Amino acid sequence: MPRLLVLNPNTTAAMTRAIGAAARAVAAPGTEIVARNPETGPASIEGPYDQALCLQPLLAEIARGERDGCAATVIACFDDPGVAAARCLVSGPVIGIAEASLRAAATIAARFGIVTTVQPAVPGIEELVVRHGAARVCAGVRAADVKVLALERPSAATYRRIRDCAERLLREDAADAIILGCAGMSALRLRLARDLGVPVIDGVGAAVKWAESLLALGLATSKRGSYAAPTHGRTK
Ligand code: 5HY
Repeated sequence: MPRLLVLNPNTTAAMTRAIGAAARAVAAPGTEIVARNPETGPASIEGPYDQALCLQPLLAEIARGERDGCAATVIACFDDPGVAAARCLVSGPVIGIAEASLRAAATIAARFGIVTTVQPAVPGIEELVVRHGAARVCAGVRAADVKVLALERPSAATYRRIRDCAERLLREDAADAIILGCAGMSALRLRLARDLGVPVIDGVGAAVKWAESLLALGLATSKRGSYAAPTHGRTK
């Protein structure tokens, strides 16, 4: 059975443990989840600078993961940093949790909303929505004004901010489902779905199931064209 690398691009080990738990909660029996984070880089990713800062350590970890026998990689950060570059670097499928969430949401809802952490993260997520052809079905992207690291042990106030933000997407933007716009929110999915009464999508889970499906279909990244292996600047 396959070994999946689930990579948290920030350096916060507690968050990596929570992401690993969310991945194992949905993985098929026999799928081995390898949850890792780079030793260097930003402690949390909350905008364009952090996204750039995490890239080189992220790519080095993905190359290491494939050397360690991981058949596919999940990039567990809702900004999907480095997905295209990683698809050049390794041959196994590479899936970003934002892309996986968007595809799942567009399948189960006519309109969906995305709740993320802080305002600086919003424009990048809006770009991802457009890039993946989901602008027509995305009711909106809203920030709950909670720091990424506040999700390690979310307080009642933090939970309320996320729930209230989701309710605004349902009430004011006419969303029919909610996407959790941060890997650190995975553990809140069931409670939010119960409180909101609509489907709530966690990208870590969606990406793990998608990776398993691609591997079960015998599919890997095409090495013809854009995702061809790099001929220079390989990470050591
Ligand atoms: C994430 N940051 O999923 C993103 C969410 C965000 O460290 N993990 C992070 O706010 O951009």
